[in-house]
Amino acid sequence: MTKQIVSVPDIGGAEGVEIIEIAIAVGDQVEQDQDIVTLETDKATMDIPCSVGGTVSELMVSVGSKVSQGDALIAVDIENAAATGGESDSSASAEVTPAAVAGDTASTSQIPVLIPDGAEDADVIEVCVKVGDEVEEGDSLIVLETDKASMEIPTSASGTVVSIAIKQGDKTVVGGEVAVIESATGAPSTAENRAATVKTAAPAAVVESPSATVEPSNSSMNASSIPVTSNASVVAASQSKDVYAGPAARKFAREMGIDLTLLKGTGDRGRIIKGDIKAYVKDVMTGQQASPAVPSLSGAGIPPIPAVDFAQFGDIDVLPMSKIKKLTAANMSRNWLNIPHVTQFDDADITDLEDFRKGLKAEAEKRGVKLTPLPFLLKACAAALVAEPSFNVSLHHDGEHIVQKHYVNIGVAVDSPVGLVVPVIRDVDKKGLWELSAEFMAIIDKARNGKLTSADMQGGCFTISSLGAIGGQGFTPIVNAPEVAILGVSKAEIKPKWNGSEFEPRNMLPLSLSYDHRAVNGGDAGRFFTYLNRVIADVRRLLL
Ligand code: CAO
Repeated sequence: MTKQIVSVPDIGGAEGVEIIEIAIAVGDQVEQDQDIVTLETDKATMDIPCSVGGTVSELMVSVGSKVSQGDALIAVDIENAAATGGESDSSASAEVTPAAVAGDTASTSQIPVLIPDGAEDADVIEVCVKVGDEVEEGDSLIVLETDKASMEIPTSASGTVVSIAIKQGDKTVVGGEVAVIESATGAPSTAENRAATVKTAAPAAVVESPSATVEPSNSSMNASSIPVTSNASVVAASQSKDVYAGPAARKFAREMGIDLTLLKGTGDRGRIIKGDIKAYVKDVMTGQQASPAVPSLSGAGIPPIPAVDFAQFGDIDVLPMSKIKKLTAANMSRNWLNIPHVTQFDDADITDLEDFRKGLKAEAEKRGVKLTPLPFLLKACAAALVAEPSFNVSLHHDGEHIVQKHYVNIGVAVDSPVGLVVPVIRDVDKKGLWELSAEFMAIIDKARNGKLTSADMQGGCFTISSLGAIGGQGFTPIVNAPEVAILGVSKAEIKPKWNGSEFEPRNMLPLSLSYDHRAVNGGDAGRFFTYLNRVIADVRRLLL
C-alpha cells in the first residue's frame, strides 16, 4: 500500500481559488479521473479529477479553502504503486496541462470544434468538459440556450481536450472556437476539416423548430445531429438557468433527468451539489419525496395557476414550506387528481359511547392514558373493515387487480408542528382499548416531536382524520393512496333525535367517509358506513 498526494493541477494560473465542493470523504474508493473537488473563481467553476485510483485516507482541504496549482488536496492509499507510477507525490496536473498535450505530433492531430450555423447568439449555460478530459465523438462539449431551446454542441472527434476557448455566460458567434481536441488517429487540422466539423454539427433545422420530436438533451449524440431538448426539457432548462449549480452538478442532473429548480442546495451559499441531487433521487425512490406537484400537473395538461405579485396589494412575507408540507401538498395533488372520490356523510349516535368513555376516565387516569373518542373509533373502524372486507383493499398497480388485505392497520392524521403526518397503528382488530389508547398516545407524541420514522407511516389500510377537538360540522377528507378510504370526524354535538314518539337529546358525531370509487362501489360504502355507525352507537357490538 502506498500513499499518494493528489494536488491541484494547472488551473490556468489562477491563484487562491476557493473550494466550493468536496465530492469524496475519507474511506471512499476513488477512481482515476473521478472528480474530487470543485473550485470556483469569479468567472467559472471547475472540477478537479483524481490523478490516481485508491482509497481516500486524508482530506487536506475543506470547503472554503483557497488553493493554487500544486497545493495538496487529498491523500490516497493505492494497492499497487507500480500500476500508477509509484510516485509518492503525484500532481494531478501532470497528465492534464495543455502544455503537455498541445502541438501536433506525427501520430496526433488537433481538431478545433466550432460553433455551427444556427447556434449563434446563444448563451453558453454550461461547459461540460475541462482541459485534459478524454472525449468520445458525439460527447457534449458545451450547452447553449436561446430563448427558444437549449442544445448541446458535441465534439466531432474523439481524443483529449487540449484547450477550451469558451466559458459559461459567453454569447456564441458562428465559427467561434469551442475547443480543440487532440486526436490520436484524427484527421489533420486543415481548413477542410474545420469546414467538415461545422457541417456535421449544423443544428439549424432543429434549432428553428424546438417542438419537433428530438432526442433528450442528455442522450449521447452522433456527429451528424445536434439534439435540442424536448418541450418539457426546454421549460426545465430555462428554469434551471437561474439555479446556483456548477457544470458537474448540472450535467449529473441532466443525466438523472432532474429539474434543478426543485432542489435546495446545501453547498456554500445555497449551491446545489451532486450530493443534493443524489439525496433527491433517493428520497423520490423511497417515497419520501413525491414527484413535484406543479410540474406534474402542468404535464397532465392542467393549466398552471398563474403567478401573482401579491406585494402589489399590500405587505407580504414569502415563507419557506417545510419538507413535510411540500410532501403533503404533492401527495394531496396526486391523490386528488388520480382518485375519483365519493364522500358520504352520516351522524353516529355516540351518547352511550360517551357515557361509557366518561365512566372509564378514572381507570384511564390510573393507567396513565387519556381516553378520547379516537381509540373507540379505531376499534369500530377495525370491526367494520373485518365485517366488510370490500373496504380493506388497495388497487394493484397493474390496474387490473384488487389487493385484498387480511390485516387491519389504521392510520391517524396528526396535525404536528411540522405539518400533517399519518402514523399507522398495526393490527387494530387484535388490540384492546387500553392497549390501543396507550399506543395511540405514544405515536401522537412521536409525531408531535418529529420522531416518526418512515416505517411508522407505512402499511395503512384505512385512515381516520379527526378535527373533532377543533370544530366544524363536516369536511371531505382526501383518500390517502394507496388506501381506498378515509373517515373524517367532526365535532360531536347534542341534537334532537326523533325516537318514534318524541325528540330526544342525543350526542351526535358527524362523520364523512371518502372512498376511491374505482375500488369500492356505493353499495359497499353504504354497508360499511351503516355497520360502522351501528358499532359506534352500541360499542357492545365490538364484543360480538
Ligand atoms: N367531538 C367532540 N369532542 C371531541 C371529539 C369530537 N369528535 N374528538 C375529541 N374530542 C375531545 C376529546 O374528548 C378531548 O376532550 P376531553 O379531554 O374532555 O376528553 C378533547 O377534544 C381534545 O382531544 P385531543 O385533541 O387531545 O385528542 P383526539 O384524540 O381527539 O385527537 C389527533 C388526536 C391527533 C387526531 C388530533 O390532535 C389531531 O391532530 N387532529 C388533526 C387531524 C387533521 O389535521 N386532519 C386533517 C384534516 S383534512 O384531511
